[in-house]
Amino acid sequence: MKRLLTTATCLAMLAGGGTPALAKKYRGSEDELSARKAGREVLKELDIDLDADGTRETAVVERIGGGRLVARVLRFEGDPEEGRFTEVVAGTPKKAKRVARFEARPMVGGPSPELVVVLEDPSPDEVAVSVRVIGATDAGLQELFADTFLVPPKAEAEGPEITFGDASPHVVFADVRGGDGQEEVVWYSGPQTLVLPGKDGPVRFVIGAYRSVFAFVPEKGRFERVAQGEVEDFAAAKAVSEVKASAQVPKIWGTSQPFWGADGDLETSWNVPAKEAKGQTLTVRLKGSPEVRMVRVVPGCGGSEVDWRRHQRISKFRVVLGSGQRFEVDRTALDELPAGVEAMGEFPLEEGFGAQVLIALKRPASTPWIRFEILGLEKPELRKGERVEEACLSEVSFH
Ligand SMILES: [Ca+2]
Ligand SMILES: [Ca+2]
Repeated sequence: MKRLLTTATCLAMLAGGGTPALAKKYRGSEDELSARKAGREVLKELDIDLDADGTRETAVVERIGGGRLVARVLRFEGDPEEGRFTEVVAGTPKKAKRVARFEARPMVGGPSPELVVVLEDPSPDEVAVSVRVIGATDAGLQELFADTFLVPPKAEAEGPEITFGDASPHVVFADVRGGDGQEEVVWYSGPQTLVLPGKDGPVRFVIGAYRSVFAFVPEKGRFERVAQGEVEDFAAAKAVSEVKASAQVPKIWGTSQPFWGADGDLETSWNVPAKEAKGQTLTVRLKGSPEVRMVRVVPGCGGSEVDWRRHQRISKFRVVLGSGQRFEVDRTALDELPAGVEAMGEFPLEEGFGAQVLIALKRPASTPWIRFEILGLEKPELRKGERVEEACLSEVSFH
């Protein structure tokens, strides 16, 4: 298991143009050599030019006393025979049992990559995940990030769960800020879930994940937290390319447009005359042919409580997908799950009034278009003197 470093071979050749016969093997600093008897050992090694000076450094993870692991960057100095490895920088040591990741990654956009180390310390109660990033700054190689995150034991699954993405506690290195190609350290801490009534009880949907984001601040030469507990939406609405309607009121630009029924804005809606609403359709063409797993319908004027009350709401509708799937939803009988629907529920809008219907398909549909058809209306709650004879669809979206 224990592997002696081969770096010295390369470095010796670079430094003196010698042959492998002259190779020196890194066996640890003098301190380490004496400490080895106490159980210190090299677990990982990587030769990489971390400071863009044209010479590769030797990055290692070593086990030191107290069950701790430490990432270090060493430089071979002196001639191949007499020279020795000296420490350039060391990460913060941490009690850990294994090295989960150890790699060079171009994270912050400099001329050289950063060294990324992820250590794990599992225990019966939790797993401690320690992340270290070492890289070049104006002041030389430094530890740019050091933090430890806790993974709680996995909870017992409560019924079926359908996931739109990986919300399990884990670390990711990715550009999630600014789209500038610079990577952040992203810690996913757990799922954002939606529970809908299914045929045999509640079905949990993992529609997002909570995460903390740490971004590199060049002036400070380190990563700093820029977000905590923000949600990454795994079930974002699919992009719409075109919306057509069989009717609308009134047919004047700027008052009610078909695409307002699928523009992601509750304040806008597709309106049709209430008297002839039944059978009218809104056809939404999606960009490409994305996989659709969930349909959300806001079956009224969701812009305000007054608008919701005064307009006719859609009580029954049909959804036809270009993939061939189709189903009807009767909002007065939501517990009757249509064929092809896994789970379905109705909730108030985030603002507290109105309604939104969430419908999860049994199997994802890859579809270029979806048609929404009005089958029935719910009477408005008009007060004296009020007269609005329009039916409204604030939003239909596909996830
Ligand atoms: Ca270097
Ligand atoms: Ca809208």
